[in-house]
Amino acid sequence: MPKNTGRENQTLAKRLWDARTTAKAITPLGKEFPSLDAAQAYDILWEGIRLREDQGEQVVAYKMGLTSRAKREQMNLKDPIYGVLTDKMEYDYEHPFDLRGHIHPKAEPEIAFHVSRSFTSVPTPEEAFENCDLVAPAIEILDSRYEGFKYFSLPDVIADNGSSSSYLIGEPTRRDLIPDWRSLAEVKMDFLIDGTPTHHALASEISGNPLLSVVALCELFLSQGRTVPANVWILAGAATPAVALKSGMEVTLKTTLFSPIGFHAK
Ligand code: 0L1
Ligand code: MG
Repeated sequence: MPKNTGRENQTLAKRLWDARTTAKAITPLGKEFPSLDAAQAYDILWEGIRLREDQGEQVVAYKMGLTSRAKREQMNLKDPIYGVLTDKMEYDYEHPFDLRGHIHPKAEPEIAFHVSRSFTSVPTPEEAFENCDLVAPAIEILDSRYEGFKYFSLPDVIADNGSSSSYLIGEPTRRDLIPDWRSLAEVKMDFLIDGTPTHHALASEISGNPLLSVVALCELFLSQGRTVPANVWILAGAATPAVALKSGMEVTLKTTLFSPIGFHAK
């Protein structure tokens, strides 16, 4: 396949779109196209976002993925990546989460930052903290569009928008009530399944400090000639391995900084 032509990238984005909307897993793109690299994969990701925008969806958040050692080991992948999240992907956790229409959904505990001023250069951690006005607990629901999803390559995951499916953002805390960005690393995160603590981690598992995921997103964006705009959420990445969802499961994230959040899967 000729590399990086817009037409091919649109075709591959549509293949991932169809896999998602029909809940039918596909062969990882990299198996068919071994030359697929991260640059082309990000182009495919953005083609997929254009398809969503054509349907009226709006980009309202970004995610950093593979930011913890636990996640990288779980997936056998080595570098952090970003994904793009729309308003339609935000899940209203007042209602049960319907597993129908998903392929192999998993949930993972995260922390999210709300950006109040755009980032036009790579910020220091202090500047990143200043540019965010809210910090919140979050849960990401992943649903890779690939068969045998443990064995895909990094470009495959990037093209598939970091396996993103849905996300929940809990009640935020004002950033100016958090005295020092460094203290975010000490937040304790408990991920409970059916009320049983299943994974526990300090938020330092997320990029050393979840705020550093914001800096990493800015670096990735600026290296691609993009800027992170104001009025978006950034999900910083998971603190623990993801948990496979089953019908009837009660998923809760408890932390030492925020009110608990969670959902019931049906
Ligand atoms: O959010 C993430 O850490 C991306 C993980 C991609 C792999 C997966 O599907 O679990
Ligand atoms: Mg995640």
